[in-house]
Amino acid sequence: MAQLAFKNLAVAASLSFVLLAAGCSSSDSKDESIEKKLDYSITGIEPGAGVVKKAEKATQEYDNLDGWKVTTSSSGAMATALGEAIDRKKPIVITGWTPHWMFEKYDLHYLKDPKNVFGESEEITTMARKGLKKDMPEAYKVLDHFNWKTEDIEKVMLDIKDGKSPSDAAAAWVKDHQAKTDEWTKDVKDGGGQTIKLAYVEWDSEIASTNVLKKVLEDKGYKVKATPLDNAVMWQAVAKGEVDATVSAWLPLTHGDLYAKYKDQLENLGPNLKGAKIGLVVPDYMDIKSIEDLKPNK
Ligand code: PBE
Repeated sequence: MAQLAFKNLAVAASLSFVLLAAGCSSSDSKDESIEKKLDYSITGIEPGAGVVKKAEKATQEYDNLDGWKVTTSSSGAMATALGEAIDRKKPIVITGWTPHWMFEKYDLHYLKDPKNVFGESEEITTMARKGLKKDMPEAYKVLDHFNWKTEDIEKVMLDIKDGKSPSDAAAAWVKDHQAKTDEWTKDVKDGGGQTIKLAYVEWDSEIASTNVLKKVLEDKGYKVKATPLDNAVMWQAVAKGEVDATVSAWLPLTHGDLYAKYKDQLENLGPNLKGAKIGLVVPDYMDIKSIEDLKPNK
């Protein structure tokens, strides 16, 4: 009996050692369900962002996301949460987008989206108020010509991430890419101190693009007022002519609802960057490939 008790104790002790060992690494591995660790939440950004709205739509369209929620805060808070999760190798699902410095800094992937809620490929598009072409034809030309590539915007975003001010990062990029910016300002007359008003949202990509365009217009003799707004307010401000333009419109899907609402009241100058993307993003150490791999809260 005593021997048996001793044996049981030994088994219990070795078992608890195994459990303890497993427990130690549980935050780094898959033995506790990802969903529970995440509290069934997707780390979102600003409530007005298209990618947040699509993530909410995904929680409705994917049966396995039943009971999941999208928490909203800001792009900065999301980036901090992502960085902290990665430092501790914890699971996290974020609303992500490309272009973004996070793909340079961390090993991340988009979750496959078989229901195509987030679309395939987006274009960042320039929108102007009606009448801008007539009122400010020279500045309009710059807006119309403005276009660049993912590696361009990412360079500016990374510089800002690494501590440069947005205006310094923009100035450095402009200095290094004179040939490109010369194309945007080709045959454009000096602005003579005229003011042009741009609106944007404080997303990392839009901070970069707006600051670069601001610098180019300033070098061309314009005074540029760049105002950060909430997404819906930004679209409305261009539609109502309260600002002159934005380079922060994501189409066809991300801001598709806002474009449908305002398209008759503004002018679409076309894409300034192709090959953008939105979706749910996870660190590579999370062993999941698809939105369908997330488990229901049931
Ligand atoms: N974003 C960046 C925006 C568009 C630009 C993807 C965060 C959005 O979701 O509305």
